[in-house]
Amino acid sequence: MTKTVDVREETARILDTLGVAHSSWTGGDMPSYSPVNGEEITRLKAASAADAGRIIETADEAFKAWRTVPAPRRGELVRLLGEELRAAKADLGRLVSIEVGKIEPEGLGEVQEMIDICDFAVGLSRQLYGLTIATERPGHRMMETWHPLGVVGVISAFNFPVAVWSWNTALALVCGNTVVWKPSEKTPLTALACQAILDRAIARFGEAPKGLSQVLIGGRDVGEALVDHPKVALVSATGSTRMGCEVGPRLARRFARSILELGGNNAGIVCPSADLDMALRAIAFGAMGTAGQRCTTLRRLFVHESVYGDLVPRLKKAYESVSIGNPLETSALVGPLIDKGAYENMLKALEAAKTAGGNITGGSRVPDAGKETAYYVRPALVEMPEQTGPVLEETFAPILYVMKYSDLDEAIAQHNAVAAGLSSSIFTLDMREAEHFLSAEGSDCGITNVNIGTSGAEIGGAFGGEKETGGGRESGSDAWKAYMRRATNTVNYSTALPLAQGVSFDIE
Ligand code: UN1
Repeated sequence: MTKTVDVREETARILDTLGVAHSSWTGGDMPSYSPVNGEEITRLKAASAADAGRIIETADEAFKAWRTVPAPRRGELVRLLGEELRAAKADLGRLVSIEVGKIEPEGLGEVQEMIDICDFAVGLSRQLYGLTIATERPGHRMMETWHPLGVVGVISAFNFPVAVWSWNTALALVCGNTVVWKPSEKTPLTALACQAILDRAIARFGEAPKGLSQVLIGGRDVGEALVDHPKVALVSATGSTRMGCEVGPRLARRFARSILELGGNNAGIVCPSADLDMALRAIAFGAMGTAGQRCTTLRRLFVHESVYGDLVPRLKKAYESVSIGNPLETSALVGPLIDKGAYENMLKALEAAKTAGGNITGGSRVPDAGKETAYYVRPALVEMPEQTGPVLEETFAPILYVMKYSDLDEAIAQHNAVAAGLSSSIFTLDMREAEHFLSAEGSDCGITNVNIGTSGAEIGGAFGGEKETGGGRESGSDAWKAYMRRATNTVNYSTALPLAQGVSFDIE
């Protein structure tokens, strides 16, 4: 018998250990719930749009000082943040499990992503390089410098409640920016915990302007204030395409920058030569992991007709036997859905799939895994005759639509025939097929993998996708450039004034 964990007590213990002031998470009227049991944990004080305005002003003041601190010194703050996160890993990971319902290894994995991006950003703080470019004029030098941008607004979703903040904040801070963060209304407590952890790093850092990175717990009005405030130079928003359709145009209207990381309807292709044991494991994690609530979750699978009869029955068996349970009390592989709304959306999609001729394995609620108020479901595998109806949309739940194919180009065409373009995989040992999938004629996604699943990207690569996924890139590679202002400098050290393009303009 495992012992019963009191979610409220456990939350209080963790928040206390992480140094989150009691007054910041109690005494308000904004409820916070745990999907583990579906019960209310606490009621917090929500910020108003006016509070948001004040906080943004403070962030702007802080920016004016922070931008003059040498970048490697700014990196030192992020190094300390990484240290604090290492010390807090077990507690913060468990708080992620409480607030999102992730299983323990995934809660810890999310915190590890935060540590990794801190390490990346520390190195980056000494590598904010610009180019030196050949000029056409004698006695001139042309170069690029990268400058801090301003206040960065971060809007994050419930499913990665802490990692997404860290991708943005670690980069923003070394780039000389300040941050104002509006976390999902479903995950305010992990946000407060991150703020407390960062505040500890700032205290150790010593002199830092007040308001380097602040959190705004609140609703839609607070998010709107962040999007519309003229002093917010960039908003990095993660969430649904519907949210992006509102946020993107509003930012564009005032010529602010945006990094949009929106929906995904990610697919994999299993080719005749695939290592099926490997594919099976990758598909299981990609489709069922995190209860299907990653933006990188595998949602569509195209299996070649020659291996369909081998792979799909094995997959179905995995769906029937995967362990589902309370992430705080069991070592189950699948935790709960975030809330009732998510469950209802899943039911709706399954109903539509059935109408479209789908054959469903799994998909039912698992009542004995938790309380009545919690939504534990068996992941669903749906064999579809073709890619129609709900298959074309992202449902944020563990549903994998499986379809048979005979021609790879046709499968790639189907693969690309959805609105989103985040992540994709091919399973093959044939290098021609693999390279074709990665080529200009292949997958149209921002992340294209061979022999690994669609989810679980490393922080070192740029993260994001095309089409309705929004086009933004966060995290590694040169994603930092979106957080800085580029200046092209031309210096004339000659005694003449030759004009570019051979133009003459002699005033005598
Ligand atoms: C998300 O679901 O919003 O690639 C982010 C992954 C994780 C990040 C997911 N590293 O699955």
